[in-house]
Amino acid sequence: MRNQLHSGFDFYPAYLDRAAQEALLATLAPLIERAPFFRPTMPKTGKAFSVEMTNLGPLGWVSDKGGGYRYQATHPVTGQAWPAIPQVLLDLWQGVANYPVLPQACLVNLYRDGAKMGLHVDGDEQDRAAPVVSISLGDSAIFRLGGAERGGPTSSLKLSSGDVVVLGGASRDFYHGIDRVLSGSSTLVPGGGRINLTMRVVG
Ligand code: MD3
Ligand code: FE
Repeated sequence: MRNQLHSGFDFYPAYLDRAAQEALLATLAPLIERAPFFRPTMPKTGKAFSVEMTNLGPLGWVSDKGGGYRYQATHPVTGQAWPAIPQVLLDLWQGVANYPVLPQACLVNLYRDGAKMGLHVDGDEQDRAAPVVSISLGDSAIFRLGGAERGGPTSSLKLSSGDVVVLGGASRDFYHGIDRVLSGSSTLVPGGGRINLTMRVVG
């Protein structure tokens, strides 16, 4: 079932069933062992994110005090190339993205207790026509979506394990964030919490 909530914003609740969620997590586990979660820091202030991150694919999104927001080919701690994006994720992209180019980056966000993500626009990708595809795993989260201007009206949507969102069209440039994660709402992720995957064409 596809739910078009805004122009270009497609919500697929329960796109992945429990078995598919478990299989995806099992596919991700050895990749995350090779490219462990790190905690990005804010440009200039160096303040730590509450979300931990890692990446898959030829490029990965990173941020630190000195270098700011950017995509790079290597893990900021290990110095190694990111693991490849698994075929099951590329197949999912091809099933929902409606875009003729494959993603170069899959950002993996880990929300443990109390982690959240403030309202922001994803602006570090040159290809603004390509959608972002998001997959939620584990605890449910309260997602907030605004418009193209900071300070405009927003709405919120609960994202649960297995949900897929395609952010294309105008919504690609909309403000969005994660207000909070509902701790203990899922048993999927070992140790608890939420994992969000976002696949991106960098440009
Ligand atoms: C709306 N992640 O990594 S995914 C991010 O759940 C990010 O971890 C959130 O925002 C998370 O940048 C939200 C859904 C999402 C992703 C990209 C978008 C919504 C978006 C880009 C434009 C508009
Ligand atoms: Fe974002």
